[in-house]
Amino acid sequence: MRRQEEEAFIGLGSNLGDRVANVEAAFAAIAALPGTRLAARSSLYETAPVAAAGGDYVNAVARVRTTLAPLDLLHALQAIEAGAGRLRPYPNAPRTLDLDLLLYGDLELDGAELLLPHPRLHERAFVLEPLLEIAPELGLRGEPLAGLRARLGPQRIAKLDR
Ligand code: PH2
Ligand code: MG
Ligand code: MG
Repeated sequence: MRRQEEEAFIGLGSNLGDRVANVEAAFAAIAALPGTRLAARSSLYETAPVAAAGGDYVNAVARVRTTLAPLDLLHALQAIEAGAGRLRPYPNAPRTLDLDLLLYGDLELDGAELLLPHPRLHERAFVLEPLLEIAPELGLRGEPLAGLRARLGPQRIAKLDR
């Protein structure tokens, strides 16, 4: 059965290798997923690692419309990560590419593989800032994103001008 198109948001991150090229290639790979259109993409941001080892990240957010079911979308994102040479030697290790499913419509999910909305979305400037850029109308459990962003402590983040 063909599903209805749903709106989803994906966080992109890289802090290993050619970070900008990794994120750009990931946008293209996301746009090429079956049943999926890239509706908007944020700017690229350079961000200090949060609770993670390694150098600064390049982060961004994609807004898609997709007929893929949530777990199918997750698995497709994991395949893109693997294709970018992603290794997982230890938790939060530096990575060529990290793709996190942040939101899938209004879905709230508490599964073994997938939690929605992403459980740490509200505490990460490297997610909230690009998300606010392309979806300022969004709220999370009744709270506007801008309010969540304003409550965060300092986290270094700068838009890359390219
Ligand atoms: N991802 C993490 C942990 N810390 N910090 C930044 N700045 N950007 C990330 O994408 C990131 C992080 C776990 O996935
Ligand atoms: Mg992540
Ligand atoms: Mg991840």
